[in-house]
Amino acid sequence: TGTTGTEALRETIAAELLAARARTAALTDCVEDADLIAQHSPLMSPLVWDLAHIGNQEELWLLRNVGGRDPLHPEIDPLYDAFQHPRAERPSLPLLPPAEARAYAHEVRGRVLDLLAASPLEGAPLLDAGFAFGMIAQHEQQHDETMLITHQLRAGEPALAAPPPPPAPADAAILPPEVLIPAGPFTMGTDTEPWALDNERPAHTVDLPAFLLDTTPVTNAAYQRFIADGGYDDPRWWTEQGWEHRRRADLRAPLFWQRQDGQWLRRRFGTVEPVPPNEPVLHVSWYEADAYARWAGRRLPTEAEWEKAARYDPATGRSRRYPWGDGPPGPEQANLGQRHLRPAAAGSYPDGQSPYGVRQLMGDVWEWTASDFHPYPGFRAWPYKEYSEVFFGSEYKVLRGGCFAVAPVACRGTFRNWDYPIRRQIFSGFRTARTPEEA
Ligand code: AVJ
Ligand code: FE
Repeated sequence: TGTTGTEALRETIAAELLAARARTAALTDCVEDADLIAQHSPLMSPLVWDLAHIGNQEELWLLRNVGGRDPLHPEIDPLYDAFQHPRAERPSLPLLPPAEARAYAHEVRGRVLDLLAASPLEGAPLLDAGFAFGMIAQHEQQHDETMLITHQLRAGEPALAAPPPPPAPADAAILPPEVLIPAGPFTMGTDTEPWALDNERPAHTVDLPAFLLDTTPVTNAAYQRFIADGGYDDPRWWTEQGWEHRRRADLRAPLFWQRQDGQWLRRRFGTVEPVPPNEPVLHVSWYEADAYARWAGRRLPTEAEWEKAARYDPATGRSRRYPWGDGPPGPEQANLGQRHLRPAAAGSYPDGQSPYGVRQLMGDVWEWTASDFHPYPGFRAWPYKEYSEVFFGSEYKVLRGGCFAVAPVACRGTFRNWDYPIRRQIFSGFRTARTPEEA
């Protein structure tokens, strides 16, 4: 890396840190202090916890680990350690009040920008390609998504606004429902993506049989047919654990849906509106996605199938960063970055489709896959075990592709998210797959 390269990288990092902070501010300045301190759901932290946790992680990784500085306020560290206190417990902790949490995050950021200006961006694993800075920009954006989930769970008047996504293109209505991905090997995961997190590494070859994948995520209209056909009342479509959960939690429709005068309505960031038929279904658990797929005579794609559909370029045999190639996601390619507060209609973003013609793999809704969250062969926990390693196992299902609430910096074709199969306050949807009969 020459001097110009390092300067350009410093500017990229500063811009990503600034973008993340602008979003954090927008998500926390739009409500009263009482709403920042309150717990809007036992599933979530108070917003003011996320705010100071963002600053605390930034201090830990950048000022202390990279910069070798002494802790600013060591006594607050345990409060913001996600592993010491489960979310439900966080409102009863002596958290920094909103003004102090903001001031702390601001103080850390000022020192981080000074550190960035003076840091070489090579010569140590945490520094190479600005990794630790990139990790922290992603971390803040991940918590911004978490805070957006809290906003969705919050009762009361709307606090957020955004324009609707562009309408679906004319060809959305005539797309083939599924596309064939021919059999063959592809490269899954990465060794070269500079800010990829540990669970995305290393690159390895996976040989897959042919499969058929939905061209778009499953829509609300299709999901309503599953409901109307008694899908929630028929144990045939559910796994044993899924059926048990469906009964215990009395699931009847996606989270935030309600039935009124024979019509499905949904609550979205404080407003109630008719469920839009052409939009990808949102706020379903893995159990519901899996039951829908079985009802439709199909299945969820595996994580490897999803990644091959999203990254493999049959013209070159190479796996790329995104479905459309290696260039960064722009507003023409994907509904990312909270530009909108909802998914775009199924069939949107033709410029973001994969070589095989699969649409909306990136953005719109997180897509549940059939796969449990396991390490890739050769996985090495880095830089900390608590990012991924402690979550590996069959308790968690993998989600892929990001959603409208995910920032471009925190998403790519290799990015892996995970959650419990019962979770549905997250911005989760899915698409289905099947194995061709002749295979
Ligand atoms: C990757 C989204 C599952 O929010 O629990 C944030 C990201 N890790 N702080 C989460 C994360 C540490 C993580 N997910
Ligand atoms: Fe965190």
